[in-house]
Amino acid sequence: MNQEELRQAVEQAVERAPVVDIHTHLYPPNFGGLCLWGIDELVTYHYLIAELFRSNRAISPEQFWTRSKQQQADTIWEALFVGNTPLSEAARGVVRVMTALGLDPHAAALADARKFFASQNLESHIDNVMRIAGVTGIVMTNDPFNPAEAAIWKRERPANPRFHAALRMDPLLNSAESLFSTVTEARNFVDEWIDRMQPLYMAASLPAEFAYPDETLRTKILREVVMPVGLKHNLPFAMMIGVVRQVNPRLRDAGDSSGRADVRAVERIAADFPENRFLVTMLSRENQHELCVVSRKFANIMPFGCWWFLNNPSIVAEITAERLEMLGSSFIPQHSDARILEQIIYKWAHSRRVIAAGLYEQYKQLSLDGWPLRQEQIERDIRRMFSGNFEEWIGKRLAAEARS
Ligand code: FIX
Ligand code: ZN
Repeated sequence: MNQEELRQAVEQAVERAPVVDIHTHLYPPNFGGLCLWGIDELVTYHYLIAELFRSNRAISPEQFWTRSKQQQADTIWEALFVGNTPLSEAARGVVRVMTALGLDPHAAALADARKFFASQNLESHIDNVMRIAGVTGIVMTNDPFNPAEAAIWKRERPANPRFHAALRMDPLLNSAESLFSTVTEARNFVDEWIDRMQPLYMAASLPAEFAYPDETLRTKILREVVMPVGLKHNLPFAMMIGVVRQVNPRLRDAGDSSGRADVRAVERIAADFPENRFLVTMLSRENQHELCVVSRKFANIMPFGCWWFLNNPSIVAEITAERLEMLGSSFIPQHSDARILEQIIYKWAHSRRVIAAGLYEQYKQLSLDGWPLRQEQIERDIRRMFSGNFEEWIGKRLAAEARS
């Protein structure tokens, strides 16, 4: 293939690649109010709430929270999509979703969009959105410490088979005081929720100051609960490191920030538990190259995604390039972190474009070095990154079929 043929082959193969979205905050319709979808949820995404206050200084967070969901959406629409150009990644994402669904992103108001979503049958809408996004599996964030979600799980399981569970355990790992009186009690709790949820992995977000080992309860819980339970149930543990929670509580979900973490903690836990498998994503741009180096030292670490404040094309490009250069295809390039169903349309469209460009560049250099690519090699590499590496980590196929 010449360079133009190679570029097209890569773009088409990435575009067609079925995706297992390994970390989202999406839920199936039978999870009730946890299942967020539609224009008012899209426009009041917490990323856009944070951006609102930079463009409309007449409204305070306290005033914003007194408004209804529709009023909040109208306020954001006016500030970020009418009174200003939707330049940010989160704003551009709404534009992409509306265009993909045949809606007018230039509309002065949201009435027509609301009519469209009100006319949708949610189950078929989910199928349509997943088809457009090329997503064949959605891994949720399932929190047994959330009483509303725990009550649902005690009553039923996800009714849609393409939604998969992940057992999220932030309070277990981040509470200053122990939530359980004994290690056995803590292990029994985790065992009970693993039996109930049948998760693909266990997960926790960890603060920027995460250290391992140290004298805190977290090290004890990791050593005596999470690691042994992971071996017992053959479950990977996802560490999402570098969050600084609630730097501005007035913004609620939009009030979290990012901090540089110490990769020595990742190194030491991977070294201490060589039989455990880890999924690792870090929130600080400054930690990305270090995470590639640590992943080279410990094959039981699978770096994944360009998380949260990193999920912008300019940074996805940088992270993907250094991962390809240091890890080949042995990493998971992206997850969406979608909180609202239709976001998978833009988060995956934007990421596919950037990841394809990075992969093409690597292939081009490889061809120039004397290793010309064949179509089946391109497709093999892409399938490995977009679903194969995760399926290997969890020990099961999620039956991701290529898009036509
Ligand atoms: O901890 C997490 O799973 C984060 O992804 C969320 O807390 C965060 O609000 C988010 O949705 C980022 O995209
Ligand atoms: Zn998340």
